[in-house]
Amino acid sequence: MQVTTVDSHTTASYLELENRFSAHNYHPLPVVLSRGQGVYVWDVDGKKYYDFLSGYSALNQGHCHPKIVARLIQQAQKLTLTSRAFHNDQFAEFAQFITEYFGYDKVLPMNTGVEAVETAIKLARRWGYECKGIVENKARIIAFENNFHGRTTTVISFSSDPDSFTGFGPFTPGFDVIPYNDLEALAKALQNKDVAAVLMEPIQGEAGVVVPDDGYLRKAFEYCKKENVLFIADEIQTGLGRTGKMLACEHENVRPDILILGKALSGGLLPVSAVLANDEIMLTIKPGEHGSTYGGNPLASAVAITALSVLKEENMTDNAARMGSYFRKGLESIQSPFVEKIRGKGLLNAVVIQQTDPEAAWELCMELKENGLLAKPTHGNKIRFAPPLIINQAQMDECLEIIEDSLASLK
Ligand code: IF1
Repeated sequence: MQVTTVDSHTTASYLELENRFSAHNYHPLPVVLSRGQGVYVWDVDGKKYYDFLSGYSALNQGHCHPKIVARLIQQAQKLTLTSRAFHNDQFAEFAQFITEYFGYDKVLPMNTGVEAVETAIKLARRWGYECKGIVENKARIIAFENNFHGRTTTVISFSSDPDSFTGFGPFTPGFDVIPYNDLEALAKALQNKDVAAVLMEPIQGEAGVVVPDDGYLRKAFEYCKKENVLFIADEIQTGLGRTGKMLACEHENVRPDILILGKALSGGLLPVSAVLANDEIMLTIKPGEHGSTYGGNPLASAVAITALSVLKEENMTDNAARMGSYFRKGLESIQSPFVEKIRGKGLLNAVVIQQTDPEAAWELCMELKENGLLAKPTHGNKIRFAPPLIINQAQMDECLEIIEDSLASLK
């Protein structure tokens, strides 16, 4: 078999290799990165950028955080995987650490975010049958229009985005999709006694950072409690300091019955996700009824403890709150005619670009790239701006300048 090596380490040669040998399931910005450190990444030509996507919020702690990398290397030379057929010391410590960190009885460890979402769905259904007395196979779960919870067949079954579900049927039944940020619709949907749970993003990330009205989260939670329905918060993107609180639910004093975490749980070093719940819910799954080869592996456990620790030690959540409002004020003061709306919380923000030219958002991202800042449009005309939570004011000032200059160059 002919082994093709990269004949020249240029952006074009890497793009050619990827185009030829990888599935075309993404449309990335034409930049090839080879190094990351803190808020910065470098491409193969040595050009330096601010990373304003942060791996879709998996890099809250910044690229290659030295303490997390050091812990990974140390554990990688000791024990990386036992499977759950045997115990390992790191998972036991991680289980205690994360449950005390977030205040839940137990954790069920998985790897990717969507696996944790699937786990939460299975837990909610099992609780519905065993604790709420819903008739077997009749449990309903309420989800919301414009949600994004991952790309497995069950999870896209309740997506409202044709790009996510078209041509992938048949779909998993048992989900009711209602409008987000609409308490009347929720109250109506909760009248069905077969509803086991509500699955919600506290802020809808992929939908373009849609922040619900103040009080919506709290009221939705109260409605669920009144109807004996579990409130599941998908904090895979909004959690771990991103919105200026450790969890976005904290903005409204909501403590979810089931908490789903992922992405920055490992500081962007390897896939680690987790589902947290109290015993009444968690113990409905018995030995041998759910799991995963890598779930709770010692390497992920050690990395996750360190990733969670540095979040607190380095006050990243407070910095996200401060730098987030500084960023939104800075954007407002640019007064660009192309900016229709600015929205977000903490360092999860998005700008809605004037709809006139459908390519405007992409062109702006290409201009930003030329000027040293990486961001990507979401759903056409929205651009998500989400740098690592360690960004400081001087760096933010430079980024605001780059954004202002790039907006000015739009025709
Ligand atoms: C892609 C989006 C963001 C998530 C929430 C679960 C998951 C995600 C709230 C699943 C993952 C990623 C997936 C990635 C791009 C990115 C994304 F654009 F897809 F929607 F961030 F907004 N819940 N989001 O945001 O976690 O299985 O991926 O670990 O699929 O393109 P995962």
